[in-house]
Amino acid sequence: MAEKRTFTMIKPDAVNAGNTGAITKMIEEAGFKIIAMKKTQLTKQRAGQFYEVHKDRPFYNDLTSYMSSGPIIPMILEKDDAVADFRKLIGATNPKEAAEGTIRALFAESIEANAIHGSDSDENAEIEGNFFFSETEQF
Ligand code: 3AN
Repeated sequence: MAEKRTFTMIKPDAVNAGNTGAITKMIEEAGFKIIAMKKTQLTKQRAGQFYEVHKDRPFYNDLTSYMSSGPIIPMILEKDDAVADFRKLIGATNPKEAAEGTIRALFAESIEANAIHGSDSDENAEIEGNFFFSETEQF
């Protein structure tokens, strides 16, 4: 089952810009089923936990400040090859390098405020989904 699911969150820049509906529509039109979804906001400390793998990177402090600066929309998604197909749908981390038509090419403001997150492996998808959703909703 895990290989059919991925985790995403729409980031504060896209939520604040009013792009939640447009992004969710693209996700559904690409064939992903929304298994769980909510609107929430991270504290700086919880953003730090979520991005713990990046704690030694120079952008960690700015990233966790940014990710706790406004509301986010976390979701668990289902589709065959969910992780890989979703990474294709969102495009490269830096929107300047994101392929035409991808979510980041259309909606991201910068490499930090890049509209949306997508898990990079089945293992991380499960960890990240369980970070936001309770037992009855999760993987
Ligand atoms: P992705 O989200 O494409 O998997 P990661 O996991 O390498 O990218 O980075 C996590 C997040 O950290 C990115 N979504 C982005 O917001 C931020 N980030 C990554 N690289 C940089 C950078 N060089 N400068 C600022 N922020 C960055």
